[in-house]
Amino acid sequence: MTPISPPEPFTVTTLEGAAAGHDPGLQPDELIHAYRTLLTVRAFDEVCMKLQRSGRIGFSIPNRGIEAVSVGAASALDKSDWIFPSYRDFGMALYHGVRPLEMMHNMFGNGADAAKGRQMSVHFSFVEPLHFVSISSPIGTHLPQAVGAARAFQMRGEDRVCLASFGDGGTSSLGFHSALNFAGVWRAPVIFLCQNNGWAISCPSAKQTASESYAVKAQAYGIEGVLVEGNDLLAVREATRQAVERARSGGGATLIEARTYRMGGHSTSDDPKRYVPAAELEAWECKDPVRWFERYLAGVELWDEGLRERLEAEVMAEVDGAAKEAEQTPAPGLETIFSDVYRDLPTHLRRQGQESFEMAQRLGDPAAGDGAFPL
Ligand SMILES: Cc1ncc(C[n+]2csc(CCOP(=O)(O)OP(=O)(O)O)c2C)c(N)n1
Ligand SMILES: [Mg+2]
Repeated sequence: MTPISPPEPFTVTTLEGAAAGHDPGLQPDELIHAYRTLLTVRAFDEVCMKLQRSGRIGFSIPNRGIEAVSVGAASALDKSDWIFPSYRDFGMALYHGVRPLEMMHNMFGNGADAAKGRQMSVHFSFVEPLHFVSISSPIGTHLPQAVGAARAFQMRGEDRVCLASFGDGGTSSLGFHSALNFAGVWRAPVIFLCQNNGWAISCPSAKQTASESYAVKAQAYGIEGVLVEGNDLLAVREATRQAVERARSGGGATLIEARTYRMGGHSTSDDPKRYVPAAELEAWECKDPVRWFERYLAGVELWDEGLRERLEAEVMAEVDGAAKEAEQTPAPGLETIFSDVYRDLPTHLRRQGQESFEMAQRLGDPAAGDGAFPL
């Protein structure tokens, strides 16, 4: 069988930034907000790398290279929609108004963290100002959950859609198959966003699938499939906007494959130099999504070097300040080990809790467990 060559990804702007006749559907201040969000993701990455390398946080997941996928997709959603993100998607939360400080609380797992330190770092969850469901470590498990939520919205007649984001590696999970299958059967209002960044840790995309693309897999499930240039922010926005419109109007699910490239390690625990071909990395460098969007903004007279310098300084100060504040914020109280699971704490856990508070007090923490019971 001769392999079919994959189609060219859908684009809106040329690499030089020209978008002849395209209406982005965003006002100038919204375009600048999207740009500022890209820069904030970059600043967050940079600060987290330093925090991790200096031993102040345990772990971080860099986004360099894929920022336009998260920000472009998020810009096509309403705050009332639900996001089931992957761990490389916090640009979506930032776009919808989550502050770097709330994210830094998670990175330090402190008492102000939404998950009170119970999650891994970079595994954010937010209920305000958007529905950003807790990032799940086991790959692909959030995809059926997104379909279930979308099905519930559909049955209740609510005008909401779910966007589930995952990587190229995520397409090999059982969750991917179940989710796309039932999304097709139910015509559920869900958008699957496959962030094809070339790698699943050190496994290249070529070893992940024999299909001509990831987008083509949609056909087998009876849903729409779209291949889009992931570094062209406005193309990702447009593809997502059309998928959202389809979902809201009863047209069912879409699988979007956003083709991009991971320009750093998988995480702070990884050394990509051991397996990423230098030439491949270099070839993608000229498609840097932030520079690409800058060229578009310059073309519509919204950008110059001065704007970049001003915004970079502004977001760096905010992220840096957030890191300092989160580091100073006290750790979660001992009682949080026992809270938020049971409405009425079982007797054996109550006993264990009491013993742990007494031990902590004996070891010199007089406040341990203060006022903990009833939780
Ligand atoms: C079920 C499961 N298997 C394996 C892992 C280990 N693991 C963590 S990230 C990852 C790679 C995922 O790659 P991809 O979906 O392409 O996402 P990317 O990291 O490129 O954003 C793997 C295999 C896991 N977390 N869960
Ligand atoms: Mg990947």
